[in-house]
Amino acid sequence: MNDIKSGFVSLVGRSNVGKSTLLNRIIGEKISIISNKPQTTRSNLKLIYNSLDSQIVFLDTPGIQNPKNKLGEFMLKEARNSLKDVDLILYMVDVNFEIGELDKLIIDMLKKINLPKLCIINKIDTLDSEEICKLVSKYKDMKLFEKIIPISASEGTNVYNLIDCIKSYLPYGPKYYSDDMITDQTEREIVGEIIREKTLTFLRDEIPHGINVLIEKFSIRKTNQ
Ligand SMILES: Nc1nc2c(ncn2[C@@H]2O[C@H](COP(=O)(O)OP(=O)(O)OP(=O)(O)O)[C@@H](O)[C@H]2O)c(=O)[nH]1
Ligand SMILES: [Mg+2]
Repeated sequence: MNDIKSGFVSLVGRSNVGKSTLLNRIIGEKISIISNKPQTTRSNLKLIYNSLDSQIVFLDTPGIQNPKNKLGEFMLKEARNSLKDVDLILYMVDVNFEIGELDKLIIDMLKKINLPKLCIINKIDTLDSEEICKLVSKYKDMKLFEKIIPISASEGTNVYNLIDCIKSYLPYGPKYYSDDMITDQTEREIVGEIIREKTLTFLRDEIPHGINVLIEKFSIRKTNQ
């Protein structure tokens, strides 16, 4: 008898709400780059959570925004594509953001999709519990989400409850990837992204935000030993 819960889960939301931070925490490795600037994640990445009783294939997606150029159009398309062929959708919001035009656009998009959806309210470390409760009620009133789950991705608060909740919405099924696989990204791609992350942080006055990094040569440095 197959007693493994497995499936594909898309994580969408506006830029900077903490999607990549959460998925790195769940996987326990730095795969997806993080910055305090918007539009850090550019394309859909798979991050794979393995446990004895489950395999959850998460899609980290670019923050949904009004596209200003070709790169923005590509990123929006990626985010929309992530909503196809998944078992569950996670919609993440930041406790500090008002529900704005972009959220309304995403919510309208989600209303048309007949799949279970959970709303994750992130960064609860920055708000008092009374305000968090008000926000939870606001999202409950939309009657769009199966559950509303407040978390802090950077501090890890409530993340294990979130994983349990996700499992409860997944079917029993096969493991789609081997147990030791945590992403679909190659080592070269991860290294390129980490360099891009450092340029966003340390060279923000020198280079444009839309920079891309291409690895031409990749080798293991010889130590003096
Ligand atoms: N205080 C606090 N900050 C957080 C939390 N989670 C993420 N952040 C910060 O929020 C910023 C954005 O985080 P990302 O994980 O890059 O956000 P994202 O949603 O993946 O952003 P895009 O890739 O641009 O769509 C970073 O500065 C994080 O350190 C949290 O739980 N609490
Ligand atoms: Mg991201």
